[in-house]
Amino acid sequence: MFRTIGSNVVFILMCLMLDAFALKDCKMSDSKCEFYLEIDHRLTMMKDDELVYATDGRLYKYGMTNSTLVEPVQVDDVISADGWEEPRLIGAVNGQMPGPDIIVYEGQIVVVHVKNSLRNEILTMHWHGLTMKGTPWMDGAPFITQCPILPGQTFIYSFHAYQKGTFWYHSHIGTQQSMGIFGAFVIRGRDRDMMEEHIISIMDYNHDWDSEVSYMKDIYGLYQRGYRVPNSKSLDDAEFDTFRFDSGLINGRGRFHDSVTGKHNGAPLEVFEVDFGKPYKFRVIGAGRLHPFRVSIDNHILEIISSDGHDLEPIRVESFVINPGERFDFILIANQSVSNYWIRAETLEVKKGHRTEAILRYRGAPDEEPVTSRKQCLSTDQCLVFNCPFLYFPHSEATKCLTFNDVKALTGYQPVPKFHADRFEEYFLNFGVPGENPAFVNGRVFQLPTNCEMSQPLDLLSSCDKPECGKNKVCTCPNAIHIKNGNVVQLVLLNMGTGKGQSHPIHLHGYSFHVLKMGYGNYNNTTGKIISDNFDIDCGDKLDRDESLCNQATWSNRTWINGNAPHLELERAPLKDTIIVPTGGYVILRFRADNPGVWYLHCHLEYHNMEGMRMLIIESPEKIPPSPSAVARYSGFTYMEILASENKFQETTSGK
Ligand SMILES: *[C@@H]1O[C@H](CO)[C@@H](O)[C@H](O)[C@H]1NC(C)=O
Ligand SMILES: *[C@@H]1O[C@H](CO)[C@@H](O)[C@H](O)[C@H]1NC(C)=O
Ligand SMILES: *[C@@H]1O[C@H](CO)[C@@H](O)[C@H](O)[C@H]1NC(C)=O
Ligand SMILES: *[C@@H]1O[C@H](CO)[C@@H](O)[C@H](O)[C@H]1NC(C)=O
Ligand SMILES: *[C@@H]1O[C@H](CO)[C@@H](O)[C@H](O)[C@H]1NC(C)=O
Ligand SMILES: [Cu+2]
Repeated sequence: MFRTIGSNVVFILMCLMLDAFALKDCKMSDSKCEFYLEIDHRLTMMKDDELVYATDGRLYKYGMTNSTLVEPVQVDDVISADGWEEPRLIGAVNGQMPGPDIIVYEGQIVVVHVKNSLRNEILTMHWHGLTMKGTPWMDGAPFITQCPILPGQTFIYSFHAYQKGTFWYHSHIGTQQSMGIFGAFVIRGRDRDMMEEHIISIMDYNHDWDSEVSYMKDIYGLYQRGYRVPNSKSLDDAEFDTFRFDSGLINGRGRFHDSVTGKHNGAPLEVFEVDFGKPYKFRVIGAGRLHPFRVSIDNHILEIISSDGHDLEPIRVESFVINPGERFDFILIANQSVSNYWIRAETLEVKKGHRTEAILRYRGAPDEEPVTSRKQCLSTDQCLVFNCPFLYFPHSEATKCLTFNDVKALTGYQPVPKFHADRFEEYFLNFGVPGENPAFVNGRVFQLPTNCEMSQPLDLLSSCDKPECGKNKVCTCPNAIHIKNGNVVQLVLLNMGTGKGQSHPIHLHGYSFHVLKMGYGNYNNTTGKIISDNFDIDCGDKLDRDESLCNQATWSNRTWINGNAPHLELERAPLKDTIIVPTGGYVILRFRADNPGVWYLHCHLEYHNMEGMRMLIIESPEKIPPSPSAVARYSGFTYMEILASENKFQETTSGK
C-alpha cells in the first residue's frame, strides 16, 4: 500500500520533470503560450555517461570494436558539435545546443520560465529582435533592464509576440551565447496555407577558447604550435579579430577539417528533408561569435524574402552573407532531381577554406552524402551574393555583391519617418578597436552600471561628462544618448579612423530601424581590397584621418545635416535590427522614438560587446511603464511568486 503511493509520487514527479524539459507546441488558437527553459552545462560527444566517436556520419560508443555487430548511437541523443574527440564544455538549454525552437503565433502572449542551473554564472535571456514595446523590463539586458538571474533562480519573462518573423533568444552575459545558450524564436503569421519551414542556425566554433580567451590573446599575442601568428584577413583586407576557427556548426552540427591533411572526421551533419516539387521557407539565424558566413545550396537558387523579421522585395541570389545577430528568410523550390545537395557556409577569409556544411535531402534520395559541387561563377554568368560587408569580391571570382542599398522593403511596408524640424535628432557613432585599447563607441568603453538601471535611468544622464572623455581620447564610462519620445532619430554608424576594423554587425534593442543608405570605403575593384575610408565623413579634428579616433564625426559636407544627405532611400527603405557597418564606411539608420525604455546598441561580435563596444539609447525615462518591482528589487527564489502576482499578463495563476 505504502509502496504504491510512493511509486505514484515518483511517477508524478517524473511526469512533472518531463513536462518541464520538453517544449510543448503552441497552438494557433492559444492566447498565451508558456515555455520552460533550463540552462546548464553539458559535455559534447557523450551518450549519457559514455564517450562516443564519429565516423562516416554516425556516432558509436568507444570500446565496441566489432562494427558489424554494433548499432550506432542515436545522433539526437548526443551534442556532437564538430565531432572532436575530447568532450568540450558547452552551455545547453534543456540539455540541447542550440536550445529548443520556440515557435509562437502573431499576437500571442509569451511566458518563458528561465531557470539558471549553472553553478557559478549569472544569466539573462535576450529576445533578439523583439521590440518589447510596453514591457521594456523583459528585454534581458543585464543590469540595464533587470538584475541577472542568480544560479538556482528562475525568472519569468512575459511579453507580446507583436510582429511575425524570425528572431532568436540568447544569453546576454559574457561568453554564454557562443558557448551554446541560444535558440530560434519564430513568430508565425496567421496565413492559412503556410509553407513548410526549416530553421538553420550557423555559428563558428572551436575546441577550447571562449571569447574571453580571444580577448586575452588579442592583447598578449596569438601563438600556434610555438609561433606567433597573425590574425586572418577578410577578403577586403580588413583584419579579423583573434579567433581560432576549428569548425562551423549548422544547428549544432559540423565536422572538424584537419587543415594539414584536408580530411574531416566524419561527424554527423544536420539534414534538411524536402519533397520534390514543393517550395520551402528557410529561416536562417546568424548565431556565431565572430565570422560572417556566405551561405549557398548547390544547384538551387535562393529567393531572399525577409531579413530580421521584415519583408523585402524578393531577390534571387546564389548566396547571401549572414553576420552574428542577423536573420534571413529565403524560399527554396525543390525542383532539382531527387538526390542529396550540399548546403554550404563559408567564412569570408583570405585563403583559409574555413567552412561548414549540412545536407539538403529530397525524400526518396539515399541516406548518403552529397557529391554535388557549388555553382561555378563565370564572367558570363556571375554569382550574385547578397549582404556582402564590402563592395567587391576579387575580380577573378566573377562574383557580384548586392548590399542593403540594392534592396527595398516590400511595397506597402512601414513608411520611413520623415525629417521634421524640432523633432529630429542625429548622432554619429564610431565603432572602433584601436590597437591594444578595448573596443568602444566614440572612444567610450562601456562601463556597466552597478545597480539594475531600469529603476534609476536618470542616474546615467551625464555619466560620460568627464575630462578623460572627448576628442581623440579613450575613456571608460556608462555611455548613453537620450532621445525624446515621438522624435525621429537618425543614427550614422561609422567604422573609421585608427580603430577601423572588420565590419561590425551592430544590433539595436527595442526598435527596428530603416536602413537609408550604406556608404562604403574606396576599393580597388580588381583586387577587392580597401584603399581608404569614405570621404563623406569628417572625423571632427584636424588630424590626418589615419591618426584620428574619429569620435566626434560629422558630415564633410555640412549641408547634409537634418536628413539632407543625398541618395537616401526614403520610400521603401528596408527594416532591420542588426546591420553591418562596413570597414572604412558608414550606414545611415532612422527610426521613430516610440518605445520608452533603456536600450542597448552594441556590436554583435561577442567579445567586442564584452569589451565595451556598446552603449545605451534611453528614450524618455518618465514615460517608461512601471516595472514589476521584482525585476529591480528582489532576488532569490521569491522571483517567481512575485512576478506571477505582479505581471499584468498573467491574469490568472497558472497553477504551476
Ligand atoms: C564480428 O561479428 C561477426 C558476426 O557475429 C563475426 O562473424 C565476426 O567474426 C566478428 N569479428 C570479430 C573481430 O570479432
Ligand atoms: C527551379 O526553380 C527556380 C526558382 O527557384 C527556377 O529559376 C528554375 O528555372 C527551376 N528549374 C526547373 C528545372 O524547373
Ligand atoms: C588595382 O590593383 C591592381 C592589382 O594589384 C593594380 O594593377 C591596379 O593598378 C589597381 N588599380 C587601382 C585603381 O589602384
Ligand atoms: C573599376 O574601377 C575603374 C576605375 O576606377 C572604373 O573605370 C570601372 O568602371 C570600375 N569597374 C566596376 C565593375 O565597378
Ligand atoms: C554639398 O552637398 C550638396 C547637396 O548634396 C551639393 O549640392 C553640394 O554640391 C555639395 N558641396 C560640395 C562642396 O561638394
Ligand atoms: Cu564589432
